[in-house]
Amino acid sequence: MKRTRHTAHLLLLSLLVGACGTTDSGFEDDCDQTVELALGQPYQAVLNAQDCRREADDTAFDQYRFVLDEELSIQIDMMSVQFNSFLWLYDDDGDLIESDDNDGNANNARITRVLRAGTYMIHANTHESMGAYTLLVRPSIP
Ligand SMILES: [Ca+2]
Ligand SMILES: [Ca+2]
Repeated sequence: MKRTRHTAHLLLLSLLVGACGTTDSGFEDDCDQTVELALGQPYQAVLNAQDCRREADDTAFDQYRFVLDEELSIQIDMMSVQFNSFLWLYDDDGDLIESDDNDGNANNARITRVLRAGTYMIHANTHESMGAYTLLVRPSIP
């Protein structure tokens, strides 16, 4: 049942992205790619011109998903020395929970929050310039 709902959600995302792609062609292929994150394991990636774009401001983002088996205080860090990072945290329905620009060191984005058990989505985003970054989701001390 849950899997079915999730598939429908992904399909909806694809449709939305597809609609976006009609006016912004060339980016839609990567938009529905979602990386599964494991808690406590840093993930190194790159934002570049091939990544999905936010409809609001045309900035690039990578999409991630993580699952919590129980309620937990977590900290999400998006760290880059090459660009000004920005984080978006969504629930399984695609509703925005929180976004952050500079709560980490320098211009790095950080979200610290208690989350219920469930599936969550992260958009690792940038103000404009791109490059390499590290994303880390880990338990934090509340
Ligand atoms: Ca990317
Ligand atoms: Ca920032």
